[in-house]
Amino acid sequence: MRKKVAILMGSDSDLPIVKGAINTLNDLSIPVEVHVFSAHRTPKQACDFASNAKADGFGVIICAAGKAAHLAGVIAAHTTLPVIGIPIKSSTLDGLDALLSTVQMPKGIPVATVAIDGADNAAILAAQILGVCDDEINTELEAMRTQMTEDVLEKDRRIQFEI
Ligand code: RP5
Repeated sequence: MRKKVAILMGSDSDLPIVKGAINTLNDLSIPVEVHVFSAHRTPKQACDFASNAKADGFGVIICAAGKAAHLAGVIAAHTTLPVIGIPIKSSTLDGLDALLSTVQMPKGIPVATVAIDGADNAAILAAQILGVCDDEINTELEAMRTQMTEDVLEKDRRIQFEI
């Protein structure tokens, strides 16, 4: 059975960005479960989820959080599943606070951190991880790349007429 991807976010205010990851995973027919769990406001629920995630059929966990964004790091501390962090631009510091809080993990507990608000790439990276053992996902990813190339080449053709 296909492994699920968990998407956790520190607040429902992160949902507008997180939707990008949900949509991309839906497009790839990868089962997704979405939760609001905070490293600070619901630490027990977040840790319990991470501790049980492998047994519950998840293959990757994506964590989105802003400000002092400790969610991805705390989740990574409670599981050996790969954890992908999305730093959310939610504060007066333009997301740099969340980026540094997410990316600067100590040796031994990695978090694969994407760009600030980089939800689509988080989903694609999660799919690539699952695609290592799932040829169908890999085929979908290759089709996505081919489409991307065609889109850019079409833009190049169009710009030849416009300029
Ligand atoms: C973080 O604080 C959340 O991930 C969110 O990005 C930010 C603001 O949360 P709210 O005050 O909107 O709930 O923990």
